[in-house]
Amino acid sequence: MRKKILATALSLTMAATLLVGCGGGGQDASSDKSSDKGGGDKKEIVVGFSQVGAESDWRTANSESMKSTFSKENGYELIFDDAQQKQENQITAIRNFIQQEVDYIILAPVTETGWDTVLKEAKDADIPVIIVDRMVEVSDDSLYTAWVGSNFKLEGQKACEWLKAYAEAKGIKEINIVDIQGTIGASAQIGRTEALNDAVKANGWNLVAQQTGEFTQAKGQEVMESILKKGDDINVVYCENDNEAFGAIDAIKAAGKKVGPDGDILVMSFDTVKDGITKTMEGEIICNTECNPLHGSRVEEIIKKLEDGGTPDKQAYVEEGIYAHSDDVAKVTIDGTDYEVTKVTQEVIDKRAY
Ligand code: GZL
Repeated sequence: MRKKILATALSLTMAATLLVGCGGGGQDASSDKSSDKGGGDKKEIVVGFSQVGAESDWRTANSESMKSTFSKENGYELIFDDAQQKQENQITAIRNFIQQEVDYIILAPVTETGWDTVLKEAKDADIPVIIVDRMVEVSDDSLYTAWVGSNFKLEGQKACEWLKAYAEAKGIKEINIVDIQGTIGASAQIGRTEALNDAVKANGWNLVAQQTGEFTQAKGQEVMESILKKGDDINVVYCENDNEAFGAIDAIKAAGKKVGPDGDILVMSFDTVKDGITKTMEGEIICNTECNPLHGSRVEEIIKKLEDGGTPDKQAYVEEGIYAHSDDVAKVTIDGTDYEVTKVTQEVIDKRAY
């Protein structure tokens, strides 16, 4: 939108300059600026944001972060589209943004593949695309300008290293683990599942079941119920986000089993949203690996750099912690880097930004 206004202004200025250039003797291009009303009224930057959906507390926090950053007060016009977890809706939204000639397109991709065609259309329309949260797998990485998000495999590695150390500390000899996966094909699911599969092989754990809970509480509960009905011996459930953990906990309790350090099943999770970190303090979740949703300011930093004619980093990872109900494991080490484990207390919760 702003581009169109700028283009019109440029052509008018050029016309004016040409007139001046032709001996009109009037204002030159430079003094045209004095006619600029208000001494440089900044035009709003128009941002089209294609959001995955509203499947989880994490997504809600992420949307709130983006909306509070790209506000009118901050000089933006935000066009927000909720794709209800459907890629075809995201593709339609991006095409609409192109039609509307937005200044920037932000995409939180529901899954990694299937973006080349529509991102090529955005590139042909000369609209920069910023990818946020999950990653896209494209044939040509010039189809997006920058990406900011989490290292999902590292998140999974932290969680699995924690479980290994916790089992050793508590004398748990056998790990019979269920993986309630996220949305299949989403970077968060790919990374967290890969880390668990590697740890199962490396530590001789027994992977009892692996099924998607689609990052939702309802599906997480449904999947846990069906797995429990099979009667397999399970002592750990690895939920790939907090909302799945909430559902799994309900299913485990409904089956007459106890969760927690002194119960039948340890529930692990990712995201550390408010209710998730609170359940970690209470012990219903034994370990919760952070996945920070507050990407608004991080994406704005990219846009500001582009506005200033700079080149943002192609990829930027967010620093994230790991939280536990107890202090049995003080830290985990991944590829030579130590990650401190934080025991959750009310003070820890009160200090957190989401
Ligand atoms: C992770 C994000 C995932 C969260 C889920 O960055 O893509 O999607 O872990 C959310 O809660 O639904």
